Amino acid sequence: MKGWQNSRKPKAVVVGGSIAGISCAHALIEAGWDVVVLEKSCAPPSGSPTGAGLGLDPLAQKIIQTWLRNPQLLHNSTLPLTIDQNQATDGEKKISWTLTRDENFNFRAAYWTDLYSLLHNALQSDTVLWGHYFLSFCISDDKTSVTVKCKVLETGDTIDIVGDLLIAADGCLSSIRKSFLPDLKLRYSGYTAWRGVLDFSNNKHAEAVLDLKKAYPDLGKCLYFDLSSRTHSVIYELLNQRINWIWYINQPEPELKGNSVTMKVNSDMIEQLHEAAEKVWVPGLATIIKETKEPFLNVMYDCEPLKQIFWDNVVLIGDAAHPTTPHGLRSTNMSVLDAAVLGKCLQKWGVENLNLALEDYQSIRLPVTSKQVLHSRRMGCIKQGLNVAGRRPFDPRMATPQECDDLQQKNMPFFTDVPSIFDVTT
Ligand SMILES: Cc1cc2nc3c(=O)[nH]c(=O)nc-3n(C[C@H](O)[C@H](O)[C@H](O)COP(=O)(O)OP(=O)(O)OC[C@H]3O[C@@H](n4cnc5c(N)ncnc54)[C@H](O)[C@@H]3O)c2cc1C
Ligand SMILES: *[C@@H]1O[C@H](CO)[C@@H](O)[C@H](O)[C@H]1NC(C)=O
Ligand SMILES: CC(=O)N[C@H]1CO[C@H](CO)[C@@H](O)[C@@H]1O
Repeated sequence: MKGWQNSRKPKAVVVGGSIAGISCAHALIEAGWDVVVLEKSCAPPSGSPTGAGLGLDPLAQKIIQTWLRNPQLLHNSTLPLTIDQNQATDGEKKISWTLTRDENFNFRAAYWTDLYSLLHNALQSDTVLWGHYFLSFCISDDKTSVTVKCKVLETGDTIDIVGDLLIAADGCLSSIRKSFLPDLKLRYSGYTAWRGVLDFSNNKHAEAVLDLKKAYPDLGKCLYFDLSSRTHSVIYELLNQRINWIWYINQPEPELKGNSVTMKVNSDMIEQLHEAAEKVWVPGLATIIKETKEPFLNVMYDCEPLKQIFWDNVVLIGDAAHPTTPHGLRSTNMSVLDAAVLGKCLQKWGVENLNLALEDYQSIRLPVTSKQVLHSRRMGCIKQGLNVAGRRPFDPRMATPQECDDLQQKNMPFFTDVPSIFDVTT
């Protein structure tokens, strides 16, 4: 079983260099593999327009720290989220009141681009090949190697890269997944999400932020959910004087152009957003939404859990394996966990038992992510006042104590579960 250690290192080709892809690079390098990551973007994202805030759970924090040269860096680049609070807003009377408050929450808030940079900077600079657009792959007849074709965008050349394993980290619209499951369709959630980050490090927004902090006194350590009739928003602070907000709005499925779930927005749409914010939210929040430059609009999808997430020597991780809505604050957590578990399984079984390693990975991750995706879907439906089997549509103004308890993040299945493969001392 240890034979390969004396011969060449096994090699993985990862398609997609976002959070899942670079997490995978860390986990597999730690497991003794060579890794090359193909990413179609031409350069590392810096203050990317689609990046905003995300929440990291304790286990994801711990895993990421093991990948960084200096574990303190993660702590220093994030803010605590020690409180999970749900509150109701009456948009007419402009008042809010608390529905639930969990003070034992233990997440941290990161800016997407900051987390990305930490992970990327801790890799060797030649691990990610920027401007490499994945085209197709071909598994060898004996199923021990895979040849990946990609286009080098700068030169227009098409090149082949050969590896023992192909890892699809190419996101919720994964083209690698499509080659195995051509009929799989994403499910539109019933709502879109406006998102934005207000940077108040210059003094321009001082007054707005002061007002905001009167209405939301625990910003800086609290994850606030504001629920109104058939809509909700999320608000929390990020390091370096930034406020992250998200507002979910029920609407028919919009038509998307191109291969992205982020929509182009125009000034009319932004004006309508501002008017609606005045009507629905307390003034503190409406002002923050209005003062945010370039808010963006994501169309929310998820997908029925897949029956399998590997085929021969091709494996899915991150959003490619389980497109999800974000209500459980799980999509980054799931990507980091997928990568870490895959690394451990490959280390345990070795490349000569690749099939057993991938079986192991699938049996650890698939039941967990499937439940978490469905839970997140249900949370989204409840908070948006949509129909959920077996209960009346949720209305924050008439919520029962049980309904309020159901809103808490800690109800996520496997909330504090640590897969036992992390116990194996290696
Ligand atoms: C720029 C960006 C900003 C984000 N900001 C946030 C945020 O603020 N908050 C939050 O909660 N989540 C955010 N997300 C989503 C979050 O990172 C993911 O939901 C989660 O981490 C899972 O990521 P993933 O790596 O599986 O998929 P994704 O993040 O979707 O990454 C897929 C990657 O694959 C690449 N790719 C796709 N097709 C090809 C191809 N043919 N060839 C080469 N490369 C290809 C894409 O360019 C992309 O980098 C963001 C994602 C991106 C890409
Ligand atoms: C993190 O912050 C602490 C406290 O401010 C500081 O002492 C430490 O040097 C920082 N570490 C890194 C790696 O930046
Ligand atoms: C602390 C915590 O909630 N971590 C969870 C992150 O998600 C994975 C599954 O995707 C859980 O197993 C962890 O318990």
